[in-house]
Amino acid sequence: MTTPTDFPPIDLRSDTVTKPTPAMRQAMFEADVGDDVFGEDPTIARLEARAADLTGKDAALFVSSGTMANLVSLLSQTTAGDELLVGDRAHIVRAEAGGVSRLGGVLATTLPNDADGGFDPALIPAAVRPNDMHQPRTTLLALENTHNFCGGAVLSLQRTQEIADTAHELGLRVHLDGARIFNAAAAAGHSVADLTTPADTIAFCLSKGLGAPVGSLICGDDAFIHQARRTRKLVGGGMRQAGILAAAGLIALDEMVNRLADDHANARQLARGLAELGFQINPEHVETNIVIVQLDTSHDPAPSPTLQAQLREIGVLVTTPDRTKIRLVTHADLSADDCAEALQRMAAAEIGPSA
Ligand code: TLP
Repeated sequence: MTTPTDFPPIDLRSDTVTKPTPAMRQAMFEADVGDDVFGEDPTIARLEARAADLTGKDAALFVSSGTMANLVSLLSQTTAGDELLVGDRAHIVRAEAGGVSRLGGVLATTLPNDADGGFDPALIPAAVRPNDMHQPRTTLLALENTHNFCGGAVLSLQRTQEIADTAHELGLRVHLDGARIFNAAAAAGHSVADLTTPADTIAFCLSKGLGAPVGSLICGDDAFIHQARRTRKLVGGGMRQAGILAAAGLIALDEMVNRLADDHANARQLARGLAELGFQINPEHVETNIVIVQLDTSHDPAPSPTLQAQLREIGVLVTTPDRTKIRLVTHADLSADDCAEALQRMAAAEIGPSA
């Protein structure tokens, strides 16, 4: 009888679990730092300039997390009582503690997400409120690319452009939650700047597929970044000698982008193996590093906690986006062999869709 301690766990819970590489640790050790609230941290300044350049925007701001990046971005271009249009499966509405409403006083109205993480641009005009004192002001629309809860789906440049154009014609600003925009760019064969051009503001993460320990960036025009710096202070996110973190972020941008395609190939391999084990998953639909499996609910309306526990027993760690799905995420600390091993453990333990 094997126990979980007989073999090291294969951690497919998220790409956030990656540990900093030796090059990141060395760069952190050597980082030139200063007090960034006084604008005196040269390493943060370098990272912000690099992020602005990569996204084709005027300027950028370093923040502690993807959640803070979205929050600061949304609060910086709304006032209390405004309305945000956002997909119903967006991370902003599902996994950020309702921050935009609680802290920003902004009403988030959802539009149904399509499988690619976008939504039908034709829905936008009817969703924008008329200029009427009874109604909130619809001022902002948010997109997400890749789309986490749509299984790492890539929103194409064309769809991004169509949705953003429609929003702009109606006077809305457009924010892009690009936590995994480098995955989207790798999968779509576009530059990050191509994918971010249609949006006014973008947030992206260094601490997911790119493997840095901490940190996200917000990018946009100079006026927005000026306001975002103030909002970051408001929510307690002004950091001092955080160049020590930015140093790892610069290594992430230099050394971790080109390997993202490996994570995508590993996710596809995992999906193929899961399909062979009988799970309902089409490997062709896996575009990046996230695999979401919809489980059979005919015998149990909420099967995912049980399956998650069974997988934990064999040292395969996954998350449950809801009670009917499991999620597996590939990343820099997992090889193709690790993914194959996870599948072998499942086969050996006879874990399948109705296990
Ligand atoms: N997502 C996390 C969990 O919160 C689900 C994960 O493990 O995938 N936008 C998107 C699209 C995200 O996926 C995440 C993190 C964030 C924003 C927030 O980033 P952090 O965790 O740095 O606050």
